[in-house]
Formats: sequence, C-alpha cells, structure tokens
Amino acid sequence: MSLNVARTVGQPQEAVTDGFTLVVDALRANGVEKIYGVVGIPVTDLARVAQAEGIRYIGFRHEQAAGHAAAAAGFLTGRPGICLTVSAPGFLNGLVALANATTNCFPMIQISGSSERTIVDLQQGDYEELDQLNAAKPFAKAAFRVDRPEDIGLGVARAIRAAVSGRPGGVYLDLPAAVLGATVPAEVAQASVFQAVDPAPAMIPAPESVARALDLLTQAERPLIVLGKGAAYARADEAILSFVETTGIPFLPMSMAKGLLPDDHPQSAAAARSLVLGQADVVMLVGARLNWLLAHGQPPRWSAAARFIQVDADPVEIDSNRPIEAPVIGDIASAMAAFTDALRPGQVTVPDAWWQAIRGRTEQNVAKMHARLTADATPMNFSTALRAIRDVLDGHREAYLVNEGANTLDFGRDILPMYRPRHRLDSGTWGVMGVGMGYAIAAAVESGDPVVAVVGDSAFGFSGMEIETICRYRLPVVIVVFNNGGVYKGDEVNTHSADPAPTVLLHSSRYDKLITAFGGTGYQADTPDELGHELRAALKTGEPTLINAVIDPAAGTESGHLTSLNPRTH
Ligand code: ADP
Ligand code: TPW
Repeated sequence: MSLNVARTVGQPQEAVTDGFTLVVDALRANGVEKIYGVVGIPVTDLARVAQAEGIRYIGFRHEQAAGHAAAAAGFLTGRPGICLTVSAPGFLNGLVALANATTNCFPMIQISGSSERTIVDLQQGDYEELDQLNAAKPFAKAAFRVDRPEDIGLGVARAIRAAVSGRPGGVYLDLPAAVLGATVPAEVAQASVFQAVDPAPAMIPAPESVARALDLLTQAERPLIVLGKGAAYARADEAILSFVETTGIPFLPMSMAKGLLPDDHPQSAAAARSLVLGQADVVMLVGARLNWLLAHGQPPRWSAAARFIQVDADPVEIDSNRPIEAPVIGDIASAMAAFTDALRPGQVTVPDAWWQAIRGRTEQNVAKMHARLTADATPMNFSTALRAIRDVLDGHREAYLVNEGANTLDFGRDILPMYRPRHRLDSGTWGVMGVGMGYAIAAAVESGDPVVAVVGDSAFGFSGMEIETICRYRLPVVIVVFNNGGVYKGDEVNTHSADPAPTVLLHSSRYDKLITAFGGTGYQADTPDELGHELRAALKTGEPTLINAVIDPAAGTESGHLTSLNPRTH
C-alpha cells in the first residue's frame, strides 16, 4: 500500500494527505478494485482519486443501478461491492439497492458523501440536507459514520467486516464532506489505514449439530436437498457436489443456485418440483430460507410431516417459518466439509421408490414442456422466445444470465438451464424490478465474460438508461427485451376512459432503437429464428446489443406465477 501524498503545506513543510485519499488507500488496502457510482458534491474527487490510484470507477446514470451493480459484484466475488453516492437524493436513490442487498444477503457497502454535519443536525437547510445515517439504518445490516479523518481506516475496515462476515448484507458508510476534504498529516494517515484480518472468518458448526442432521437424514424415506443462493455464495461447489453425489439425494436449486450443480445433473429434481416439495419427508436446506419463495414450508405445498435440517450462517433464521429439527449453524463451506468428514459409507441411502416417483414426474413434465417449447406460435410467446435463447446459450455456457420481469422471470427460470455456479442473477428475494442493467453491468465488469439480460419490457424501463453506461464502457452485454406491451400482459382494455389500462405499455415501442443512439447494435425479432440468429450474432461480436423481442400481448398471466398473491384473487 502506498499513501498518496495529496499536497504539501506549511513551514517547515509537513507531508499531508486528505480524506479522499485516505478512503481510497483504505479501500485499496482491503483489496477493493472497483467502485460503482454516480458523482457530484461532495464525492467527485473520490472517484477521481480512486481512478488515479488504480481502482476502476464505473459511472452510472442512476444510483439505484449502481447500487444493484455493487450488490451483484458482492455476490459474484464474495467481496463487498462498493457503491458511491452523493448526499441526500443520490443517497436515497441508492438505498433501494442497499436494502435489496441486505434482503438477498449480498455483501455491499454504500459509501455516501453527506452534507455539513452541524447544519444537518440543526436542520438549518444545507445543500442536500438529510440525516443519512439514521435513514440508512433500517435498511442496512450495519451503518457507520466517520466523523474524523483519522478514523477512515477503521470505518472502512468495519464496513467491510460487517458486509462479509456471518450472513452477508448491505452496509452503509457515511462520509461527511468535511471529513473527505480534511487534511491529515501523512504520518497519522499512514498509521490509520490497515487491512482487516480475516474479515469473513470460518464458522465451524458444532459437531453434535452435524451428527443430529446426519442422523435425521439416515431416517429419511424421501430426502431432498434444497440449494439456495447462500450455497452458491459460499463457493463450496466441490464439497456440495461431493455430498450430493455421495448420499445420492435428489436436489432442488433455488433460482440463483441454478448452475451450482449443473441443471442436467442426474440428481436434479427441478423438473419434479411440486412432487418433491409435497412429498419429501426430510428436507435439508442449504443456504435457502423458508420464505415465500418456498411457500413458507407450509402445507399444501409441503408435507405437514416433513422434518427439516437447515444449514445457515444466521442462527436467527432457524424456526422462522416452521420448526427446524436439525439446525446446523456455520458457514456452508465448513458445514459441508464437516458433513463429508462425518458421513460413514452407506450411512444415507435413497429408496428406489423415491427416485422412481421423481423420474416418473420428471418425464411427464419434460414432455409437457417440450410441447410448449416447440409450438408454432405467431407472434412469439414466452416459451417459444425462450427456447430460441436456450438453444443459443447452450453453446455459450460461460455467459452470465440476468433475468427480471414477471412472466419473463418465471418462464426464464424454468426454460433456461444453467451449468456454472453463480452465473444467474435475478429479481431475487424481493422479486424486485430494476436490477437488470446494474446486475448485467456488474457481471460483465467483474467477469469479462458475455452477459445476456432477458428482461420484461416493464422491468427494462426501471434501469433502461444504463444502456448508455453499457455502451460507454463497451461491455459485452446483450439485452433481450420481451416486449409484450405491458406490465405482465399488454392486452388489458380500459373501459372507463380513453387512457391506457394500468398494465398497458406501448407495444409498438422499438427498444432496439434506443441503444443505437449510444452506438450499440439494435435488432427487432419477430420469430424464434430471428431471435436466435440475432443473439448468436451479438455474442459473436461481443458488442453492446439490444434485441426487441416482440411477444404476443395476450401471452402470460397477471403477476406471472404469483397471481394468487393479488389481494382480489387471494
Ligand atoms: P434462496 O432465495 O436462494 O432460497 P435465500 O436468500 O433465501 O436463498 O437464503 C440464503 C441463506 O443463506 C440466508 O439465510 C443466509 O443467511 C445464508 N447464507 C449466505 N451465505 C452463507 C454462507 N457463506 N454460509 C452459510 N449460510 C449462508
Ligand atoms: C421496484 C411490481 C412486478 S413484475 C413487474 C412489476 C412492475 C413487471 C412485469 O412486467 P414485465 O414482465 O417486466 O414486462 P412480463 O414478463 O410479465 O411481461 N416495482 C418494483 N418491483 C416490483 N416487483 C414491482 C414494481 C412488478
């Protein structure tokens, strides 16, 4: 680490540095290589110093997208993604992403400049005045403010530790303008910056908890392993594969755990999801929560008699929705290693009848899906458009997939197989719209590999301006907008006035033309063949591309698979 001496003042000349430089030095000392953000008072120079010091700064058009990018970077790398925002409105724009990161257990740090503390605290009306620290607290795993420049090193280290240790999450770090601009003697500064030692320490599960869990698995007639995005995040890919294969237990990946084990693995029960959820008698949750995405673990989706093992870093998660008979608290890498060590040969066996039931249902569902995918639909529907994408991506398994929307998400999850860990990013735990472009940018920036973002036309609108960012950095991102002219569907008619119905968007929109304004390539696709051809061409060039895929406005359902959550249909 080299401290950048910002300037030299006074007689005799004393080397000094400033808050901006200290923040950058502290980030660099802790291995931060990228910052995603939007500049303005008081943080513009922070981005400049970062760039000068070799940190890559990716400038966005809106803080929310920058925050989502930082969160995705956290998930993809296991190190906290950094989002930089300006005071008050910029800070608030980033807060959705911070909250989403916390909800999804992604490590990220929102670093925000803030206005003059003395004026903010007395509410005397400063430029962009807001009590940001308190505003951030309910949405962050932890929130800190640095009030003295000599505390910057500590503040950054604490923020990093809070983001990545235990259950990862979003952390807020408030840096008042006065602290950023303050000068500090270089010697004091040098001593205040340090690298946090072992910021995400291993959490070894208690041996008796592992034994209890294995004992329960031994009693199972119809066992099931559910892999969640916590398991993907844990980077215990080999240990999880080995445990699954050694025990022979069927597994079900949650959407962002798809690819942790390849979707064509013979033990995947994904195509028999309802059957395994409804009939499993012992369920081992690995980095997955029994939240709405798993019907809270309740009948009728689950058997009332099912017994649960839950492997998780957070003890408070246990019993959140139904009693967990065998909690295993630890980090997943340590826990899977402990399971493998403790497992005796032949200790867990899976009865043939269970596999027969799963294989029978899988065959039925695959046949049904095949009929939908190969239907001759004009205009395209979600299934036929996704089939075209699937066929191209089969030859591009290195590509990252970003997926948001309602039907676009639900069909996409089922139709697009994943073969590599941590290659799928989607609306996640909140089902949030607007993550698309930020996630795509982060995946491209962090990996250098191609990214395909398959997004609904409504979903795209939330972060669509970031196509300029994609073009500015010439990122290998292909966006496929599923244009069915609406939120969910595009065929609703308002019978009360001349205004469009609430769910209607312009189906005639040429989203492909937007990207050409920034020098990218735009295509329109009316058929699966055109879509496949254009996607293939885009992946070949690696240039920013947007394909306007025209989908039947009547295709899909309101709220996708969540129709039952609408209050009137509840
Ligand atoms: P999904 O939506 O895929 O079901 P969730 O986000 O609901 O997954 O659950 C992820 C769980 O994984 C959280 O409860 C979180 O505490 C846990 N988790 C995240 N990282 C780790 C880790 N490295 N070790 C153990 N548990 C983890
Ligand atoms: C931040 C509510 C859920 S899904 C959706 C909205 C607006 C868009 C669905 O239409 P889209 O997809 O994207 O065209 P498709 O495939 O069904 O046609 N605001 C936020 N998050 C959510 N979830 C919403 C609103 C919503």
